[in-house]
Amino acid sequence: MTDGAGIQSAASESERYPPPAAFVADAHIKSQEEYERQHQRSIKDPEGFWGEIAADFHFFRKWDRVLEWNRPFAKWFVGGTTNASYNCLDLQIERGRGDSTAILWEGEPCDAAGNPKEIKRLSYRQLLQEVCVFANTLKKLGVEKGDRVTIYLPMVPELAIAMLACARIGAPHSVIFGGFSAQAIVDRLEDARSRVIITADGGFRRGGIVPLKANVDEACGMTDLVKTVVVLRRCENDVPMVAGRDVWWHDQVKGASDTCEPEQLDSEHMLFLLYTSGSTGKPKGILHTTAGYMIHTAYTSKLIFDLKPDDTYWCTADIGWITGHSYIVYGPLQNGVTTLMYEGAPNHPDWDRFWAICDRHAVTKFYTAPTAIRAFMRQGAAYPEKHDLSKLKLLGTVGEPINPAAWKWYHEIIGGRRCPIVDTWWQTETGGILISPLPGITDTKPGSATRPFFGIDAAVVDKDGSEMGPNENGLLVIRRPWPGMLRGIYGDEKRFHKEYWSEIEGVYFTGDGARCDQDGYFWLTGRVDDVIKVSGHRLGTAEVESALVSHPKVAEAAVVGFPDEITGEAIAAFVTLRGGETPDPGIIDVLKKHVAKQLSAIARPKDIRFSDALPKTRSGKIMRRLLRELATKGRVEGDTSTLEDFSTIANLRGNTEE
Ligand code: 7RM
Repeated sequence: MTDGAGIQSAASESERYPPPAAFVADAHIKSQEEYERQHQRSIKDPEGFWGEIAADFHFFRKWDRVLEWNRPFAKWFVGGTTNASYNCLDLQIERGRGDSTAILWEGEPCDAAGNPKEIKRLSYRQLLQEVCVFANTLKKLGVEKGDRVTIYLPMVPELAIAMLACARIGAPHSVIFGGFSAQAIVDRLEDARSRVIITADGGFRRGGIVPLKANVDEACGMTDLVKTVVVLRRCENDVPMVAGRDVWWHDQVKGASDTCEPEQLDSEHMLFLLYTSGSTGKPKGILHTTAGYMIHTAYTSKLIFDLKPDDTYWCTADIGWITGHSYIVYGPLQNGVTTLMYEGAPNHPDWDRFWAICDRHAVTKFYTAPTAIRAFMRQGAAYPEKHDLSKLKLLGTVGEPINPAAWKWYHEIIGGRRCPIVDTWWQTETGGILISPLPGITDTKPGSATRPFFGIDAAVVDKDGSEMGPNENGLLVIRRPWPGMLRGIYGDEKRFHKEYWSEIEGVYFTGDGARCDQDGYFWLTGRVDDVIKVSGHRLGTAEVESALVSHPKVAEAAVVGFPDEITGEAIAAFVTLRGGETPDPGIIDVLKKHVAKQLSAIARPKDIRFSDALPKTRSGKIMRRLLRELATKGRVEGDTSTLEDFSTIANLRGNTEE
C-alpha cells in the first residue's frame, strides 16, 4: 500500500502517540476513568448528558425537553429560548472576559521588512459594541427576524461582526466564500431568497485585490432579488455605487446605538444557512439552528482544543466554510479565548507567513488543513525554523484524511514533538466535530481521526446497514441524532430525506468511506459520492461540469477527482466538443479559465482530456469509475462489460495533454 493522501500504510497503523505528559497535566479531561465514565454516560443517555452540558449556557427560558426525535427531524432543547451572540459576547463579559481580546486580526499586506501593516485587537466588550451597532444598522435597513442576510466579505473582523449581528436579531446569515464567482452568488442568493447582501470593495489576497463588489454587481445583473448592498471599505479600490441599492457600511453605522437587546429566539430558530456541494449541480443550503449548534460547537471546542481563557487560538480556515463558522467564530468565542483571524494567503509575502503569525502573537492552539501541511512540507523546514513556535501546545487538522508522512512532519517540525495532534472528522452537515482524539486522553495514530466524541454513535456499515467487522472497509454512518446536526436542506425536504436518510435505512449517511480498527479507531478513506475535496475545499463534480458546459464550445463534460500529492484530490475533466470539433491548442487553457471565472479558482481542472464521446452504460449513465481509473492510473483495468462503446475509452487514453 502507498502512503499517499488518504491511504494508510500498514506499518503506520500500529504506531501510537500517547498524549504528552506535560499536556495531560492540565488538560480539561486527563483521567482515563473520568473519560470512560463520561463516555459511557453519553452513549447510554445522550439526552441526560447534553442536558447537563447545556446548563452552562445562557437561556432566556429553559428548555422543556432535551431532544425530540422524529427521524429524520431532530429538535434539541425544545421550548427553550436563547441567543448565540449573547452566549458568544454578553455571557463572556458577565464572566469577567470583557477586557480580554476576543478577535485578534492580522491583515495580509506587509511592509518592505515583511511586517504586517495592520493588526487589530477587539476586546469582548468592543466586539459586543460593534455587533450591536451593526445589528441596529441592519434593523434600520429593514432586516427583520427570519430574513436571510447574505454575507460575501474577505477575512476581516467585520465578517464576524456581521454574522454575530445577524444572530443577535435572529436574521439567519448565509456566508458565501470570497473565492466564489458571480454565478455561485446568484444561485445562493436565489435559493435563500435573500434581499440584502453585505460585501466589501475588495479583499487582499496574495498581494492582489479580489474584486468582491464587482462580483456582486455582476451577480445583481443576473437577478433582481437584491434590494440592498452594504459595502465595506477595505481596499479603497474604485467601486461604482448603484444609487438606491448600494450603501457604504461606514455611512450606515453612523449614529447607530451600541446597545441592542438580543432577540429571545427559540432553540430551533434558524441560525444560518451554509451552501455546500452535493451530487447535483445545485448547491444545498445546509440549515443549522440555534441552541444545538451553539452548544455542540462550544463544547467540542473546549474539550478537543482544550481551550483555556488565556489561549490564543488560530484556525486558518476561511469563515466562508463551515470550519470558520464553527471554529473561528461560534466555538472559540463561547469559550472566552482569543480567536485569531488572518486575512490572506499562507505564502504571502513568503512561505513562513503562518509561522511568523504564530510567533508574533504567541499562538497556543493551531488548527489547519492537511493540504496546507503538505504544501509547507514541500517548502522545507527552514521556514518554520526561522520562528519561535515554542508557545504552541496543540495542533489540529481537518478537511481531508492526513497521510502519516505529513502528520509526522507536523508533529515534529511544527509541534516540536510536545503537542498532541487532533485529527478532527466532521462535515458542513454535522455542524461540529464528531470524531476526534481528546488531547489529554487519546493515544493518537497518524492518519486516524480516532474515536467518536461524547454522545456520537458512529459505525461503519455495508450498503444494507450491517455493521462491518474490524478493519473492513464500509460506509460511515451516524445512528443517533447529535445537537449540531443539520436540520434540513433549505426549501428541499425531499432532498434532505433522499441524500442523508434513505441511502442506508434509518441512519444518517455521511457520504464517506471508512473502516474501524480493532481499537475502535476510525480511518476515513474519502468520499464515496460525487463530492471532491480539493485542498480541503468541498466541490461537486456536477457543479464543475455545468461550469464547463456553459462554454459555447463544450457539448458534454464529466468531472472526477484523482489523487494529488499536495491538494489531496485534483480535478480531471473529460470533455466532448460541439460539432465534433478537434481541440485547438489553446482550448485547455480557455476552459480552465472559464471554470475559474464561472465558479471559482479552486474548481479549475488540473487535467482536461477530449474525446468524441464519453464512456457510458447502455442506459446512458457516464461511467465515472472508468474515468477515475483513467485519471489516476492512465489506463482502465476494471470491468468494462457494461460499457456501450469501448472505443471511447481508447480515445480518451490517447489524447492526454499537459
Ligand atoms: C469540516 C469539513 C466534509 C468532508 C467529509 C470528509 C472530509 C473532513 C476529515 C475528512 C478525513 C478528516 N466540512 N473530511 N474532515 N476526512 N479526515 N479529519 O471539511 O463539509 O467541507 O467536508 O470532508 O470527506 O465528508 S465539509
